[in-house]
Amino acid sequence: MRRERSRDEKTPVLWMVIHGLIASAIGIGVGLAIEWFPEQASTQADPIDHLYDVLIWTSVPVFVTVTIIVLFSVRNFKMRPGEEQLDGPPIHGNTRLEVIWTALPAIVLVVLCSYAWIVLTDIEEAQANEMRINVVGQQFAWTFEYPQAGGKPIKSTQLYLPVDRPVRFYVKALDVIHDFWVPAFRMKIDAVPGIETRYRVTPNRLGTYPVVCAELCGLGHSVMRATTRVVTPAEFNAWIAERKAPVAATADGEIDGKTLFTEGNGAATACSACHTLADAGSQSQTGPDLDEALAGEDAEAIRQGIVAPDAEITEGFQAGIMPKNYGDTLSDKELDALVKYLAEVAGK
Ligand code: HEC
Ligand SMILES: [Cu+2]
Repeated sequence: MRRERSRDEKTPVLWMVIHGLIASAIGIGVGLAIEWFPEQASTQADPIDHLYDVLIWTSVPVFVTVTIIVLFSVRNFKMRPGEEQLDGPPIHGNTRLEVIWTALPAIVLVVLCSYAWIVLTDIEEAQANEMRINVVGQQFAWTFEYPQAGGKPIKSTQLYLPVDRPVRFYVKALDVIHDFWVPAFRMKIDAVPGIETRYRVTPNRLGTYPVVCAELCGLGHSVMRATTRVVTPAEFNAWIAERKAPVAATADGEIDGKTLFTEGNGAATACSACHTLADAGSQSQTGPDLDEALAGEDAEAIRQGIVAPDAEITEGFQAGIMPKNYGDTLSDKELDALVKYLAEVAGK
């Protein structure tokens, strides 16, 4: 049976357009007023935030249009009591309408994608005087390596950057997929085992900003954080010089426990990524403060804490965050040196 087309024969197009315009204006206003992102700290941040604003300008009207048509249809074409057995009017498609609703979104998409692509290639353009930094993600800490001409790279668990100097990050993961993200810089990329991903950033504001892992990577994902310090070039050079010193000071063949603590050894994540230890100058709070936790402990207890971290869980902390494989990733000699160092500076 055919449904009578009695009600609301005329589409109140004008009514829909006016309400659509009002709703879009409110939506765009709210969208632009909300502070979605932290303060901008790189030259890449502004074009990205601008891109986001343009997306708000285009996506809010699309959302409003779809919503208004849906609400209109629900109100005007809904089934009323007694109509349960009725069929809708037979429709054989509308070519003009279909062409319009296919072509319009396609055009909008192509334009927006082109714009986004232009922004991305623009902000990722190679810069003169670029500094290379290797970023290594490992459950659940970041390590930053600063290659040194003719020497071993300097490793750090905190990211130091000189202001206004272009940087290119080479990102790797040793175990599972992580994602290297400094929200204040806006740029972000997956760290994938087996491949090297890259991006460029030019920090342009002094300050301290969080480094975040943005890919769920296991139990300790939420604590997989580090700190970015954007400092003056002079401060940066002083920091590099200071980091070079302990390695040079070590006599040949002898392993320096403090360097192991602050830099790890390539396979073993540096302890300073997670632990506070006054002597090593680290202030991370993912794991217990070792100055407190190790006070009064002997070498044997410290060794147990390193190779079997889950045997005894420090109060207030969670099992499964500290890597369980230090017995493998540290050689016996390295472990001895580390235990000796910790026993000296924090233990009995
Ligand atoms: C990814 C973060 C992380 C890294 C890297 C890490 N730890 Fe831990 N560590 C923890 C957490 C969390 C705990 C507390 C839970 C537990 O006891 O397993 C802990 C506990 C400990 C303890 C036991 C403390 C106590 O109360 O007796 C010692 C000792 C220790 N870590 C030493 C180290 C050393 C040395 C290294 C480097 C070789 C290291 N940790 C690397 C997170 C980490
Ligand atoms: Cu991660």
